[in-house]
Amino acid sequence: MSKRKIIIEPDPILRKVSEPLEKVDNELRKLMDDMLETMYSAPGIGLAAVQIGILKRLIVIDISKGEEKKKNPLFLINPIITSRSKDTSIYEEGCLSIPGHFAEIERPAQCHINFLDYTGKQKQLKADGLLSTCIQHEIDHLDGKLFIDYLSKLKKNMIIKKLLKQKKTQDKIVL
Ligand code: GNR
Ligand code: NI
Repeated sequence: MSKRKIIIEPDPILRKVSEPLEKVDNELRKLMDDMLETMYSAPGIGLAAVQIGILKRLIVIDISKGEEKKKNPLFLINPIITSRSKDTSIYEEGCLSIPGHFAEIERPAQCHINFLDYTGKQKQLKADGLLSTCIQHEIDHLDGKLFIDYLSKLKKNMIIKKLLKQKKTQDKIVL
């Protein structure tokens, strides 16, 4: 397994729509293992492939506040939301592609999804709580959407401006 570099906003890659996968093979499983390692080391509770620059509809999630033994990774390939609840919940969200910024976001409290698992088997999942929020956050990534898109233009622009400034000083350090 190897750790990959996470792409930070603003970057046009994060705005692209990811493509469905055609088959689940060992090469894909290797990529999912890399995503999991990258997510754990960040650390984060979810990661979409686009965040490491791969435009495929692929997500890893682990909301178990993980001591080694209790790890509970979830691999979602070509996930589709089949229903969303009318009732909503609010969580403070963060994103590994938007480091250092957090905001309360309102989303459907429950969702049902269809997806292929690590072995390529078709599965269904009913999610609520943090898992439901995380799944929706990750599927947004697959459609080129970020949590800051739900904020006012003013708040969103402030965050993007700060991230851009950090990128520029980071570039100077590298030079
Ligand atoms: O690590 C993460 N935490 C988080 C908290 C609340 C709602 C969503 C998330 S996902 C985020 C990791 C990430 O950026 N996934 O795309
Ligand atoms: Ni994210």
